[in-house]
Amino acid sequence: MRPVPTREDKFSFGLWTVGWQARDLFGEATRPVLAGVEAVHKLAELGAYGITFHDDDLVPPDSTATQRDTIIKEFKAALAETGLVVPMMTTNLFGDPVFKDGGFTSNDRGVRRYALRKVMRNMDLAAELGAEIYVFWGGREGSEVDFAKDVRAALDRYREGIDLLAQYSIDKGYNMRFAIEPKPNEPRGDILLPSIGHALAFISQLEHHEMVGINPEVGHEQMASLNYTHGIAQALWQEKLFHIDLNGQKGPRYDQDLVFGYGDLLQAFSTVDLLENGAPGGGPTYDGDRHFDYKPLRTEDMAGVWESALANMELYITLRERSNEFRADPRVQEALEEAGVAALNEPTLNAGESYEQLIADPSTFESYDIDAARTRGYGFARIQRYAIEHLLGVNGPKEA
Ligand code: DIG
Ligand code: MN
Ligand code: MN
Repeated sequence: MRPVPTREDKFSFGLWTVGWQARDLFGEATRPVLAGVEAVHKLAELGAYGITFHDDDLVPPDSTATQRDTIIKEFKAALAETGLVVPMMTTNLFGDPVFKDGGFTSNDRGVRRYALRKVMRNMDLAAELGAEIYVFWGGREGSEVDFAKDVRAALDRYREGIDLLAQYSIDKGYNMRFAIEPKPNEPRGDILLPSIGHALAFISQLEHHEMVGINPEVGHEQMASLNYTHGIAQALWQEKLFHIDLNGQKGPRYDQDLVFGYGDLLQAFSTVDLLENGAPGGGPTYDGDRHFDYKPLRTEDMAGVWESALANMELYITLRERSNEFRADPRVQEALEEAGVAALNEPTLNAGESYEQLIADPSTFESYDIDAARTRGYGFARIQRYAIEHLLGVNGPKEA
């Protein structure tokens, strides 16, 4: 039976995704403008839970104050009518030519000050709409010429900007947490904070680091040949997975922003398995909105756009169901046990054991049976075989 998305699944979409007119580096738009109000009604109809957006997605930058007020009023009415929520908002600090050398880290100080004002203005709207996550994707924070960007100074300015905005949020009493979104390159030749690791390290240097986490995107890690599931597992381990951008990517190439799972499907399966069921040996799950940041194929008309929106949600539900079946399969539980997956949770040292006691224990080194350890099998191939069986919904041989 085809999966039917409901509010309880907590699926959300960026307005810039279903609203992408498909203008790209090599060609003009193939689709009409999609008004925010229409996107709200359509996504609600499909079973989505929320909609997210950049300031400029909803209100065209050259709008008058009156036009802006009208657009926001109509958008809020559509949200009220449908019950759709706004779990996250963000700022476009990458489209306008003013940001051609970045926003927070532009060499031009006036641009940096303008960027901060643009963010604060949209944070006010985010608070008004109840968004609890504010994303910072520094798409233009970077360089093409190493000698033209003092990265030390750029990180100082990035930190200065985030610290100021965090203080602004705290002082205004906004119930908002920040999520930094890493990406290795595109549109800049090299983007600052290129991976989950860089972003987590940067966050540790912030004044209000407790309110700053990450919004990792599948394709951005995979563009850098990194394992997305490992990355979000570390973010969960550090309690910093504040939001998530789900999509698909076929390995290291330009940012494809495909439908979720339409790339490395096996890794999409392990991602959903982690998000929904925690690490195999136990651990936290993700409780935020399941947010899709993807681009409907340029070949599609609006009917195709809604098909692709549905595709994201249907595949996520299917993978969640397959993960639940996988975890419940007694053969899988036995194979995980054999492979010592849960045993990894056992501390390496005995309770209260000191390194002196470790040194005094000959079984750890002097009389350690290293040959047995060298030759043993871990049984991971069996686990992978079962995972594929569940992923593809094929019934494995009726072996014990
Ligand atoms: C691109 O992956 C970025 C922008 O679309 C946006 O700023 C952010 C929000 O999820 N993702
Ligand atoms: Mn994204
Ligand atoms: Mn992307």
